[in-house]
Amino acid sequence: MAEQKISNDLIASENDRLLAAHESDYEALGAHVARRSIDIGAVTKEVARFFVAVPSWGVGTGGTRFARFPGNGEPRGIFDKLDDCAVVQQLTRATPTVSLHIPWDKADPAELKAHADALGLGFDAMNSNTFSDAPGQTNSYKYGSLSHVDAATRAQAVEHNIECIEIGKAIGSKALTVWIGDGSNFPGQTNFAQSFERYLAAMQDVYKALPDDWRIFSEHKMYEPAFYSTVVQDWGTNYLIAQTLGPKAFCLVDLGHHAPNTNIEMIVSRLIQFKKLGGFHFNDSKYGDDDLDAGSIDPYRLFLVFNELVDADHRGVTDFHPAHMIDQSHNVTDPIESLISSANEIRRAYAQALLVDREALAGYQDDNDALMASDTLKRAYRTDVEPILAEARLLAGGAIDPIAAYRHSGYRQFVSDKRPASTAGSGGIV
Ligand SMILES: [Mn+2]
Repeated sequence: MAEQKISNDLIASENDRLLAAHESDYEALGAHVARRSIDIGAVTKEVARFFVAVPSWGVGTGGTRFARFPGNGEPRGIFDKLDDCAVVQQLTRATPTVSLHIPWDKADPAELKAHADALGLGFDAMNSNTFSDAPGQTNSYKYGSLSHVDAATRAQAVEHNIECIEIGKAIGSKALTVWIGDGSNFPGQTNFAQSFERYLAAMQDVYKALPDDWRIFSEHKMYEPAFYSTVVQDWGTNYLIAQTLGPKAFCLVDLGHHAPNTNIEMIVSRLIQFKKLGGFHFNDSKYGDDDLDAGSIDPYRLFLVFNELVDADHRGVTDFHPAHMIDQSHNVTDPIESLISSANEIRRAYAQALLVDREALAGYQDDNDALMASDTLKRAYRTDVEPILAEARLLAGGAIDPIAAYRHSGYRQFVSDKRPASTAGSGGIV
């Protein structure tokens, strides 16, 4: 039995208060979707099996280039972060794993594993950091890491990634995500071809250290911290990387790492078709890599991404198991509340995508009936699936209304009393 950060009695009494209304809503929605020949129980079961990893860095307050305004009870280190992640999981039952960032979360692997085990948590993909300098590090990443002009700096970055794999092996992770800040701020500053050649060679060295049952995810991003060019700028370059490295290499799609208005769901479709979709960093954005909460700005786009994932399942695409991770910076909210809300929004998009009448959609596509094809998607998207999400949480021991339960639990006050006020801390934007 996992250690409970929120009392089960509190969750039970919260659920008791809401149960009658929930059951009534669930029954009504069940009748509604039954008229579309959909079994609500089957959809609920699928949703309950869908999980998304919480980023360790997401439970601390994030920041911008201008400032960071810490909240109360900020986690002091990785063990506090795991405690906060356990709260998100306990209430949502959608986030059983945590994605670590090294060196921010560096600790004795045996202690990491023991602490996570006690909380009933596991570990998702490891994340390396060669976009900032760790204290005492020999070579600086100011001018790049895996693509740096200096061989010793590249070797140091390769070593760091291999260390992440070693830590991950000890705690049960099965993947490494590599995002680099390498790039340039001026035309002419770097040679595009040579820097990409150096990057590929360095990544091949990391790839060689990858265990057989691991995957490596490369993550593209069109700008920032380099503002003229980045070495891994878009999904095309990312695909070339995955193809060059080999069968254990896949592309990671961070929803915020594209030009505004990019058709991300189409990129997802392409990567699925050519077997190179590794997974996601879910978040939302308005202008750039805003790292806003999933589904907070453009929930329809999130739905369209999930529509591609469900379509792939429906078509029986083989060897298809993308990793789902959240990557957000919570600047003005309680990070635990943002993560609870985001996990629910991600499941919401999945549930809506499960409601799409795929036979009807295929028929409209064959008939070139654009209006009805669009309406078929909209019909699923317009369905209020909240009762399905609540039922999935309830059946797994979570809360019908997880934000309300969290607020009533007093957890933030409890940890604020124990954890000293934070004045600074690592950034939350990657
Ligand atoms: Mn990311």
